[in-house]
Amino acid sequence: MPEKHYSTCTLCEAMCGIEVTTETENGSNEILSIVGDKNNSFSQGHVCPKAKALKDLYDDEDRIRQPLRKVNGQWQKISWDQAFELVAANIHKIQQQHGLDSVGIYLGNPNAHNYGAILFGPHFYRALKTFNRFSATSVDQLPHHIVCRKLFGHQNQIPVTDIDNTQYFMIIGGNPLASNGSIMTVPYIKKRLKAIQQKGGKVVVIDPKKTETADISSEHHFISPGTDALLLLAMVNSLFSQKLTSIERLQQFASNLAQIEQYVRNYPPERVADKIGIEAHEIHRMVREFARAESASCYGRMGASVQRFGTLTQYLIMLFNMLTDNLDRQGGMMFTQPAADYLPHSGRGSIAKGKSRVRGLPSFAGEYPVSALAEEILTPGDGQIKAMILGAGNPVLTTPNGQQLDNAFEKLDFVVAVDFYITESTRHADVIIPPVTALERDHYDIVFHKFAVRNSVKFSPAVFPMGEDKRTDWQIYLSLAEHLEAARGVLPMSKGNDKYQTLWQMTPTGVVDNLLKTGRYANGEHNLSIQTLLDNPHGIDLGPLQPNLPEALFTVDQKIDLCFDFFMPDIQRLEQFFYGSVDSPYHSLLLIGRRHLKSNNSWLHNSKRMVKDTSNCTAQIHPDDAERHHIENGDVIRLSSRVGEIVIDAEVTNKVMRGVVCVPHGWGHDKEGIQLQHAQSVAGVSCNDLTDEMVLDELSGNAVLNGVAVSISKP
Ligand SMILES: Nc1nc2c(c(=O)[nH]1)N[C@H]1C(S)=C(S)[C@@H](COP(=O)(O)OP(=O)(O)OC[C@H]3O[C@@H](n4cnc5c(=O)[nH]c(N)nc54)[C@H](O)[C@@H]3O)O[C@H]1N2
Ligand SMILES: Nc1nc2c(c(=O)[nH]1)N[C@H]1C(S)=C(S)[C@@H](COP(=O)(O)OP(=O)(O)OC[C@H]3O[C@@H](n4cnc5c(=O)[nH]c(N)nc54)[C@H](O)[C@@H]3O)O[C@H]1N2
Ligand code: SF4
Ligand SMILES: [Mo]
Repeated sequence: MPEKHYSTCTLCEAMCGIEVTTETENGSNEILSIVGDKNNSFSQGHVCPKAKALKDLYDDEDRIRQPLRKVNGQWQKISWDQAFELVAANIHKIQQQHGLDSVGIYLGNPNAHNYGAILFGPHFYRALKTFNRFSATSVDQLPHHIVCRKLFGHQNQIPVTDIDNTQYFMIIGGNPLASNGSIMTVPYIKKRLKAIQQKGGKVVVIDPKKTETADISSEHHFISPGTDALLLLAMVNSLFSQKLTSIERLQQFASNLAQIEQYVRNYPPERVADKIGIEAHEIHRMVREFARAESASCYGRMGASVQRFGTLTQYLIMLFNMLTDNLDRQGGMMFTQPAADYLPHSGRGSIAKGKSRVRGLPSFAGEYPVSALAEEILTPGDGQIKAMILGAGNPVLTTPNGQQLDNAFEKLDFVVAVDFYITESTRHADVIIPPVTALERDHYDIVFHKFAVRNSVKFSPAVFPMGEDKRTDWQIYLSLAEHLEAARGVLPMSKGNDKYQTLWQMTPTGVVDNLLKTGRYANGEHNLSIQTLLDNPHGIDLGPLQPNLPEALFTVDQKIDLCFDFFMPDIQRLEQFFYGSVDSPYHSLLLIGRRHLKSNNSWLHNSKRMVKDTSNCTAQIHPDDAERHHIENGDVIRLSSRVGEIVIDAEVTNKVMRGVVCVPHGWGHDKEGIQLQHAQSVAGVSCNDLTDEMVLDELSGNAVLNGVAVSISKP
């Protein structure tokens, strides 16, 4: 008998509710269909084509289902206990020999969609006692965390666009029609962007590419990659010169708002227009329309963050919203009030507490920028990384100068991967410990409920019961922690241990239950707990976003701290870069990235349903640039940078700005020893063989993956 389950898609940030129909026969489980859950209180039936990939993941024969150990280059199946013991013994040995920091860890993006890993992973990371921690954060949203840590006192107190109420939505460097939104959990984005326009509002897109989002917007402006901070300086300058600021309300939280004027004096639109590629009168007009709109929100994402002045850009975006009275107001940028609020119980984010050993890069929230990972492995000396743990990440394809990292991984004494695929990164592992896929575990969006455009709550019990011979990420991490401490002799395993016994009994679901029962919707109408959520399988709507100042502030004095001393000096670096006497390095083109609706960073390429061929892995260039370099559509071209080169098909299109080349990331599945049959047959190339680990957004240490100088030639 087919059975229906109401679950949540975990592949991107949109939190779409799904209806999964399954059948179990002779003990074997089958997914018959995955469709949008029309009754889901948050997503109301919306799904994108990727939802069906959850079935492909579940069925995938290449997926690993039991721990593996590499012996003389061959994979052997081992038991769970053997895997945990082997890992613990090796880590302990290496740390005894070379010190605690000789073990490094890299955590990838899917962890954010996995509350078990978020809540229980740290028990293992802490047990490792290493300072060499890295994650995908520093190729992504690190600038957002730093800006919000400084301004609002907590790295995750990041306001989101109140999209259903805004009259003017400016999107800088985001393409939600492909990505389905980021740091803005918003299913059905297309419908919502159209709704803004239908009620007389505007959607304005600033992007070096005329994207799918730009195609349905009211207005699109090409911008030269990496110049967004200049644009924002000019926008803030224009606000003051046109006397359009409106600071009375927010001044009670940030009394020095008016002082911003002095920092932007040098950047009238007339001065920067040529550099950014948007005319001065257009900037003035946009600023006027934004400031005069009933409500407005300026939102910047990947394209604005993961570039040379990403942190300054995100900071100025926040100031622009504040100066136009659009923070914490309906239709502006607002703070979501989640039902299970982990913020008060998690680190606020310490800035630059440590410096990386080789290059002295600042840490943030206990992590170093991943751009420093390869050099920490390759540079001899005290604290050199000798062993790595890779948890749900594929940094060989996703971080700058991936080829160098690939070579570095080869030199390690020991590698552990918590992953269910043998990828470009995990092929270096000595032991692979595979968790179950998303549908086999309970799910609660501990991260993304916090960034949702409506307050809502949903719990998704596992679709399939997890067999005795399976483990989730949290069980793997807790076992690893326990075994490591036992190997060190801290905890004799045989006697059992209170700390771990409590944690095993607690479970991540128990943690969420506690958060719900002590949270802001615990009592009254909603009376939230895991049980209430089990009784409401389509989720519960908790209403539109509400003003939340000053409660939203984690600063000691409950004021917004504009931290001019931290951010504003970066304007000097910008001035030097754009107007200094030293020429910026010669380039013929600037590389930017792109996302495709049916792809997900470096994975899902093993699904035949998602990926048919390599037609999405092309280098898009403008017809004028193509002509200049004698390139025709479909020609094979070579792109080179300081760190490497790729050979790729050219796609000539006037959708990209002149001077820009646009290549997606996450491809390049032609390395030896991976086990992803279909992905291997549609390999593509990795644009991160071009991105440069030495070029950083210096304020944060975030990688620069957009606006990378590359030259073009015929191979
Ligand atoms: N040039 C360029 N590079 C980029 C970007 C770009 O725009 N341009 N984007 C960057 C961004 S925003 C990000 S977030 C990073 C992502 O970079 P990473 O996080 O390093 O890479 P992913 O492709 O997300 O890695 C996913 C891995 O996790 C495994 N996995 C999936 N689900 C689970 C799970 O539930 N548990 C476990 N243990 N493993 C799982 C998959 O098998 C896969 O091996 O890429 C970055 N790289
Ligand atoms: N289908 C799909 N969905 C995804 C993902 C995926 O890989 N595939 N990844 C998920 C992840 S991990 C993340 S972080 C989010 C990211 O979500 P988004 O931030 O929406 O990411 P992108 O779609 O890459 O959009 C970035 C845009 O920035 C533009 N851009 C590049 N350089 C610049 C610049 O210098 N200035 C400006 N103004 N714009 C620039 C690019 O042309 C692109 O249109 O997507 C998530 N959703
Ligand atoms: S938009 Fe697509 S990938 Fe994202 S949660 Fe919804 S169905 Fe999943
Ligand atoms: Mo990301």
